[in-house]
Amino acid sequence: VSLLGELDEAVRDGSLEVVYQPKLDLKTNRIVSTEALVRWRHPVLGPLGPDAFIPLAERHDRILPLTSFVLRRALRDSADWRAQGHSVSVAVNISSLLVSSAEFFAVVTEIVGDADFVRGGLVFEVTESAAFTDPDGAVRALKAFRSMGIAISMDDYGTGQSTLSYLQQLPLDELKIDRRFVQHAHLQAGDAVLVRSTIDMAHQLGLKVVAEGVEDRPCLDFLTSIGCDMVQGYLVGKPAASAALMKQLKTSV
Ligand code: G
Ligand code: G
Ligand code: NA
Ligand code: MN
Repeated sequence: VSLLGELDEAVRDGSLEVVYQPKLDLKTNRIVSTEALVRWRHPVLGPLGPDAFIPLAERHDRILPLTSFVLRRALRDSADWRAQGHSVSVAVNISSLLVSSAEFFAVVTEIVGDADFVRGGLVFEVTESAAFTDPDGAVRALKAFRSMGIAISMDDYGTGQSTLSYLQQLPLDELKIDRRFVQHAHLQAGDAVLVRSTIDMAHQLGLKVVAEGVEDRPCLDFLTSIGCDMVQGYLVGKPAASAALMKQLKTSV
């Protein structure tokens, strides 16, 4: 059996896992959102991260069923958190191949009708390459998603191309600064300049800013001091199963 065949089976029988990494709001010191990250516990190869199978799924036209699975699971898990009194949104990574696809749009339309969906409770994390492949289609699709009550986040900011023009064109709510700029921002003047000016620019465009890859307290303190809105990283929490995240939500009052 090929890895692709096994992946098909894993998507069908739901044996892929979805783990969640918290985003902490620096003003309220509360977890306000989480990012859904897919994992595959392969029977022979062991635990596989997305890098080991997302590109495969993208190449062989399996990214739509995989993303549909992650979306449904993420909405169900976040409905559980809500039922326990935690109003925390969930972010799902959307491949650039899907953003302006009609099939994906149909899936999203269906999901938005589900009982587990609430406006403001779902975020799509997209990358600049979505706009790169089909700029007009991406703008149209993202506008439609927003009108359904889905927030749009620009992921891995700073690592792509032509970032400034896309920031103006795309309908966005949030910008995530890539961890390579964040991790040493409190130690390196060069990174500090980039992070600080990105936050200022994003705020002037009306966007919230998430700094990714925050691993220590001095980094978090620096980001707080320059007006960053949210942080994500090992300091706040590693990606964890829904039940473990729920525990963290209960204790992090
Ligand atoms: O946490 P981690 O190393 O596993 O994530 C690696 C990358 O995989 C991240 O860039 C993340 O955006 C991506 N990723 C995780 N889950 C999904 C998913 O469900 N769909 C897509 N397209 N990418 C994902
Ligand atoms: O979507 P994105 O490409 O940003 O995926 C996030 C990736 O970063 C995942 O692989 C996740 O496991 C990883 N990650 C999350 N927090 C941290 C962190 O604090 N430090 C490091 N080194 N990696 C992190
Ligand atoms: Na992401
Ligand atoms: Mn990212």
